[in-house]
Amino acid sequence: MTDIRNIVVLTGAGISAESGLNTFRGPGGLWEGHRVEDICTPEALARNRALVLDFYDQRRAALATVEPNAGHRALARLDREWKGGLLIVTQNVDDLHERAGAKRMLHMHGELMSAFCEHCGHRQRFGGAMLDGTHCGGCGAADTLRPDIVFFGEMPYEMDRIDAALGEADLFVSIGTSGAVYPAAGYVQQARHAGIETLELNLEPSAGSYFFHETRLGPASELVPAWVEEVLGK
Ligand code: BV8
Repeated sequence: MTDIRNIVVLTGAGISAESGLNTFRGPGGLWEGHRVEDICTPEALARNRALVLDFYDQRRAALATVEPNAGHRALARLDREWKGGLLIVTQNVDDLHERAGAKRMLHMHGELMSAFCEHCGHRQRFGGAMLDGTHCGGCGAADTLRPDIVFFGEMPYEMDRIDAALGEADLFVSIGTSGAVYPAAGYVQQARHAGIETLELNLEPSAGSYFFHETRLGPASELVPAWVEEVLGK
């Protein structure tokens, strides 16, 4: 690898799989049994609020039963020890990167542990069992809080910050994502057009593998610590 100063890392559900959280498109994936259209859209929330809130309540509850794995811990080590620029962009709505100690990161698709009020826009941390009936900390309403999750058709968060980081990057690393959902899936092409070195660490080839300079296949708990050791040794 050439001289690397600034790194952007994109993570997906695959980095949390070995912690015991389902991925979306694998066997028994989150969206089997639940059609995407039934869950992850503003229309679904309006049409069947109880179903959508229950889906996210269940996933939030699962967080309390799992721990970060070696992949999350390796990225947190990189965050502590890497002297150059670093931004971890996660598509995941779990809090495992933070619990492993990552700081230089953002959730482009929102967080299970956050909610916002559709009436007044107030955003609040929420770790409870059921969102429905919880009063908004802003306007006090009891049935207007929704999961702070980016649904299909909604604008992902912090796009400008992500684009700025990609504009400064020398290395783009994608970990544990199928490359199925845009605009995240397009970042590798953006990186290639900008002449940035690109590396994919994934259990199996993804929809974006064609665009990476290098793809390493295997579990994140093995590939990520090995890569972090390698890049810190540069
Ligand atoms: C938007 C939160 C307007 C919810 C999610 C072109 C440009 C822009 C938009 C679009 C476009 N074309 C189509 C669209 C619309 C749409 C889209 O992409 N549709 C797809 C289906 C074609 N996109 C949107 O609606 C987005 N917003 O477009 O706004 C706009 C317009 C222009 C520019 C900007 C914006 C919003 C999409 C966000 C939806 N919300 N998540 C929740 O979590 O419940 S999406 C969700 O699925 C994830 O967040 C992630 O983004 C996506 C993919 O999931 P992955 O994380 O990749 O997980 P998956 O199961 O698929 O794969 C797991 C991978 O891990 C596998 O490859 C597997 O091999 C690997 N793996 C498994 N185990 C391991 C492992 N790897 C390593 N180790 C292991 N142990």
